Amino acid sequence: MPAYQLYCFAQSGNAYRAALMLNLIGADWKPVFVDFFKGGETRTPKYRAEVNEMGEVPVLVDGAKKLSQSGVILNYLSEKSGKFRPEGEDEKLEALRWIIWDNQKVNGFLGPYRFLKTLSKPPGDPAVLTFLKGRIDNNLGILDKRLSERPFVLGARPTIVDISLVAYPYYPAEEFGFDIPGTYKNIAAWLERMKALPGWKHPYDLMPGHPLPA
Ligand SMILES: N[C@@H](CCC(=O)N[C@@H](CS)C(=O)NCC(=O)O)C(=O)O
Repeated sequence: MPAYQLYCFAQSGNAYRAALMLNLIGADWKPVFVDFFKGGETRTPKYRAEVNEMGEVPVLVDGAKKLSQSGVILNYLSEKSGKFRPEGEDEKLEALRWIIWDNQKVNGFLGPYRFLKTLSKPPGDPAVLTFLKGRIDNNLGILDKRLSERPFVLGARPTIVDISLVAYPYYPAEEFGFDIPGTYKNIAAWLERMKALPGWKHPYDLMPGHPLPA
């Protein structure tokens, strides 16, 4: 039995953060497929009672411990492995600041935007998509500026903040309808730096459930 199990599915950028972290630290782990699209598994009383009362992936199981919220999982794994860990009080606070911002303002909008544009049937209301796209462009601009001054979000080395922020940008550009690498050159260079880390894998190669059944 692998040391960690991760409840996840391939299309979830939120789960990708945890899966990528596990791979980058060389952990012994296996995915547990959650049938979000066909079975609506996260919305079932069973899932909420037995896996996560918040009705979400990712959920990390480590022995008797069951953790949800990717930011909590990233923090836990970095403390346990000593890898990608922010060091000292100031850097830990800074990491928390960027992870909360990411969850709300960057991938927190990118996930629903891509879902409404590409995955939901029928697709989302165009006015909602326009609103979300405006927010995303604004916040990617903030990230791009930050990355124009340093190679990784907190500084010279990659941390859990970078692993949080890459949640959705590696998914195919056509799923978003706008081209992050083509528009934000500092983000594009940073994505290449992250991709070069040993253990990096594309979300569709790391988690089960791609492609979606027709
Ligand atoms: N802030 C959470 C977000 C988790 C989240 O929204 N996960 C989505 C999948 S990408 C989910 O499980 N949604 C279930 C549902 O809406 O029923 C995290 O970072 O873990």
